[in-house]
Amino acid sequence: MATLGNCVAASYLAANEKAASSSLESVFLGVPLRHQSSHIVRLGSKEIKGQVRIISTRANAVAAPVETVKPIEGKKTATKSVCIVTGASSGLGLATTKALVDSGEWHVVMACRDFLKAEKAAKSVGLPKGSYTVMHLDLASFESVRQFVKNFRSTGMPLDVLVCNAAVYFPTAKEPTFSAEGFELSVATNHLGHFLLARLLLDDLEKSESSSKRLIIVGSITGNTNTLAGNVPPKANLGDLRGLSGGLNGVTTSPMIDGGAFDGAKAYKDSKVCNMLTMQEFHRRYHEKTNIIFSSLYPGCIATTGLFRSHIPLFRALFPPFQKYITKGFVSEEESGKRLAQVVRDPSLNKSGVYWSWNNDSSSFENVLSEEASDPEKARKLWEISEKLVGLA
Ligand code: LMG
Ligand code: NDP
Ligand code: PMR
Repeated sequence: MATLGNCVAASYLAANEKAASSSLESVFLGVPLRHQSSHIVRLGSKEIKGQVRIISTRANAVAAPVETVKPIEGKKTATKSVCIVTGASSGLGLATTKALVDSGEWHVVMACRDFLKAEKAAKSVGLPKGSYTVMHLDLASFESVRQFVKNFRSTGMPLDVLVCNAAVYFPTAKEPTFSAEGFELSVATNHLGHFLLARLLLDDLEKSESSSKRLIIVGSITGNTNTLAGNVPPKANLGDLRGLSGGLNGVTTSPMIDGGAFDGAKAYKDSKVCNMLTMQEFHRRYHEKTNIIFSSLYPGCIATTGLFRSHIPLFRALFPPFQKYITKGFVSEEESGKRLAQVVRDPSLNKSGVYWSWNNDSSSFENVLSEEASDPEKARKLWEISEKLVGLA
């Protein structure tokens, strides 16, 4: 029954190289490791063999995992912090994973919709075995988000930081496409899927023993109309959220949050406004109560990533030099990954409710959001409508 799309393969490797290479009965963060002589990921009836030793679990998006891994009390041998990064299979997410793993202090759960792509990406940047775990997550399906949370919990790993990074952008689409539950796909993926994920994992974050537990939602300059970039048409505008209230289904209601005609570029920018409003609403509702640090950021213009994959070839060719030499807003994937990794782990970026940005010399600063992206009334309304749409209220 399980297919490539809904297969969940959770892998655990030894927390440090020594354990990975010598012990056959090691424990990672309280999770017993069953080492196999080869890497076997079950995809339906297929088995793919590789070189990495992992524990394989199989589940589809609706059923519980066939095999789960239970933590052993009192056998905690590793001290690495754990960070989930959504969309870690390319661009900013992959570069952040690399920066965190390179620090030697972090184990990254790469929450990705394409398991094999994520494994290949991890290898392509040289992540050592045992430093990461790939787990299936399709943000465009609430069922998959819920299954991911179950699978993550079944590993017994603690959660110290959650990074909501994944996104899609459809600048040339003439017609909307829809998520599993029938919501316009960019807002569904970038905002609603992350909203549900973050709400469900809040308990797990709260339980973390870290004194610096964080929830980060990636925002962008293009959602902020107080900047030049945010004034390039079409501009973000959530209006009175009438389309969102109606369910963004394109049938009984508009697929756009403000109720207007479909525009893929605007839908993306609107979704980024939602991301930045959601971070602030989390801060208002939960910071004092939970001590979790809530942050958003604009990492710089990473003009080479997969985000622009569906843009016209001319745009893809001209956009990087335009950003590099004209706007000077360009950053490399590597640099952007270091910036997001700072928001994950830098002790000085520990203020909650902040939208971080960087100067050209790469020093961070607390940026000012546009009027709409900092409107508390809109944030509250967005929160309430979103929790109904994802089935939490
Ligand atoms: C939309 O077009 C499409 O309609 C939509 O379908 C989607 O594809 C979307 O984002 C993707 O693009 C948008 C774009 C199309 O239109 C424009 O850019 C029109 C130009 C309007 C310029 C507006 C400037 C805003 C100024 C507002 C000022 C307000 C002040 C605010 C105050 C703030 C104070 C802090 O355009 C394009 O697709 C063009 C392609 C651009 C790609 C870049 C490559 C260009 C390289 C060539 C160099 C050109 C030099 C331009 C330099 C401009 C410098 C100012
Ligand atoms: P990429 O396209 O390189 O990365 C996006 C990631 O999201 C990919 O790993 C992709 O998976 C994943 N993803 C997409 N849909 C889903 C889904 N349904 N479920 C799970 N994962 C999914 O883009 P970037 O690295 O540029 O974007 C990362 C973040 O940075 C986004 O939030 C974006 O808004 C933000 N950002 C980017 C800027 C830029 O200039 N590039 C500027 C400002 C902000 P897959 O690999 O399978 O496609
Ligand atoms: Mg934009 C300081 C100027 C600046 C910066 C930092 C960005 C970032 N852009 C700037 C200016 C301009 N851009 C200008 C003057 C133009 C008109 C020529 C322009 C155009 C433009 C387009 C067509 N820019 C774009 C697009 C896209 O399709 C990208 C987009 O809007 O994706 C939603 C984009 C971006 N410009 C940026 C950044 C960071 C993006 C991409 C992604 C994002 O916000 O996540």
